[in-house]
Amino acid sequence: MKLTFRWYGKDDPVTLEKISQIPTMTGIVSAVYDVKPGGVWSNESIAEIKNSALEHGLEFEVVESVPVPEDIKLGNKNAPKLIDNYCENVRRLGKAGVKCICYNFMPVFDWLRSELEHQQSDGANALAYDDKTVRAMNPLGGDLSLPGWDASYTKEELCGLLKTYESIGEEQLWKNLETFLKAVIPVAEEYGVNMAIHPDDPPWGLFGLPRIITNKENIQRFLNIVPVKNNGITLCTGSLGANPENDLIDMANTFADRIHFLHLRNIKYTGDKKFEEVGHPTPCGSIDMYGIAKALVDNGFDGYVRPDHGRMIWGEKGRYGYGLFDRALGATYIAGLFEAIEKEKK
Ligand code: DNO
Repeated sequence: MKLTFRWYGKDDPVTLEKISQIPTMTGIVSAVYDVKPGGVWSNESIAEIKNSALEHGLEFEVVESVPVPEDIKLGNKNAPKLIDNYCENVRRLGKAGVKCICYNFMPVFDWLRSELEHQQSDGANALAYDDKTVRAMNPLGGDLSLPGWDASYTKEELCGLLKTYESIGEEQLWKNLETFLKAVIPVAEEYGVNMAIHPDDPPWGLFGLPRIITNKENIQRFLNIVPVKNNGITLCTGSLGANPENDLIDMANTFADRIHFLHLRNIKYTGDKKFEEVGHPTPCGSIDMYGIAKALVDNGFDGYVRPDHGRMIWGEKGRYGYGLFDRALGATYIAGLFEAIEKEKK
């Protein structure tokens, strides 16, 4: 496996120098952040990320995310042009040496939490989710204080989008995903890029919006749409793991050759559809990190791994989920876990 770390660009307080000082770190996971979803990234911007990383001895082989604009998910008249643009980004990134692109197909919202600074008994704070709190909110009423929502929508845009999605059920979303994959995956194959869809977080529908990358059956359906290696997934343990019915070890065993990117993160169940994020090691939460890593290694996994969200510890303030300290602890834990498992296997 190759250990990587998310970097939010020049304004990220977690600098490339800090990232490069984490033991066994091989590269960054990043993106061009100043182009709106649907736009084409300039070769200069891509080269700038790559060169900045190289100056710190880091590779830039993983992009997270090339966002999929809503028009593609809605399959409307703008979709064909935007899919062309998406393909052009895949080409440019492939030419620049990017080997894996993480993206998601979640309508309107990306990850969603009910609390950003949930206090824990040891003085740390972390992201938390309580379905009751989330469902009590009316997204059309304007009380949009929930974190994780794309702040770039105006209230009017958001209302419009939610209305438009009322006519798009799960099956229509599957069709629009199919159109997208059938155009993008051949380009990814040609340019040596593995596409890795990120599961929906949390893995269930919200506010009447369909969510489809949620469980084993649906992931199998997804992989069958274009049954080639380049059409793969990001196994995000915290996202899929939010539903205790998802057997992550089984998924790791079943899908290993199509898992190109692993997001390792632990969560602790605190009720029905209620959880909080915790430290990465297995004993801290409800997810068997060792079991998942072992299943992947046993099946020959050699993809990219990154520590996902960390808690805020040691007084750190920063981007929610993306401070330095706890993610760095997670990184060294992951390195140790894989070293042991990989050596045992030999
Ligand atoms: C959250 C991340 C997600 C992820 C996207 C991928 O921290 O795991 O925002 O980057 O869903 O497209």
